[in-house]
Amino acid sequence: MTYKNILVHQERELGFIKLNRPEQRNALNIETLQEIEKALEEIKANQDIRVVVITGSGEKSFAAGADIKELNKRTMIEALQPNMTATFRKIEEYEKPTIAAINGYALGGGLELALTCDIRVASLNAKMGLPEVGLGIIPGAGGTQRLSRTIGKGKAMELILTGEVISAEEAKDIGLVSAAVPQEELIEKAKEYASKISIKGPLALRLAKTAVNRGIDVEMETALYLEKLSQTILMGSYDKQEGTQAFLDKRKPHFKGE
Ligand code: CO8
Repeated sequence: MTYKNILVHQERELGFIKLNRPEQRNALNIETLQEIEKALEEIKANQDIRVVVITGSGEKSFAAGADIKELNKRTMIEALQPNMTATFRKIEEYEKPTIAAINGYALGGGLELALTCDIRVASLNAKMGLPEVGLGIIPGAGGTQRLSRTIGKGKAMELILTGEVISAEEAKDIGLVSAAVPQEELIEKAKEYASKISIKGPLALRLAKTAVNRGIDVEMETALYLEKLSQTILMGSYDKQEGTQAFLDKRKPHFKGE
């Protein structure tokens, strides 16, 4: 499939979605969000792809947020319609693990997009922040919730209220990204994480994501039960039998995701 605002390609077990509006600093307009959703569907159907990397084209920007030209025209009623929030939820709930490779500015909706990914790595020139209050709106595509769940309420509140933009190194210090590396090593770093993940049991990865993402929003008793049910499903899976048997046979497992 060809797209106008993104580039999609596959490298062995890795699927890449690259935001490709560099002249607009990869700002996320509605069309781009729709294309991301289509690409996710395309990649879901491809059994060979085990991990998805989302990144931006060029060396300046991952995504400079929602398209402010569109926001400027958006009405109250339009804001009620399924929008960026819905697309981002699909990424967060995606059945394959996702990695954001933040190659430059990740501002507003751009950072909110990165926050929906399971792992974030950044280039040293990257700058991250939620500057929405400066535009008279809030980080309304999950930012108020996902940033506080990722780095804790205190620091999230500081970044949201001041709109301060931080460096990749500071983002690493506060646990917003897992690694900060020179731009030319960024994709390699993302691939490093992906290659560790892609040899693991796909069904286990999927249920681990669900247990973490759903468990964090409910009280401990329910969260632990959700974890237990996930494990119960896995106990009946081919992958569990294969994974444990491979260990006992001293060989590599061949998982099927079932
Ligand atoms: N939207 C639209 N166009 C943009 C955006 C954007 N977010 N960011 C940059 N552009 C455009 C500029 O307008 C400019 O266009 P033109 O060449 O036609 O004048 C072009 O990209 C290049 O921009 P700059 O000249 O400013 O490039 P710099 O490299 O000097 O600066 C920055 C890059 C720092 C990224 C700067 O462009 C900037 O500050 N951009 C805006 C960042 C921002 O405020 N983002 C938050 C947007 S609001 C948001 O994301 C809300 C999300 C939640 C909404 C939920 C709705 C459902």
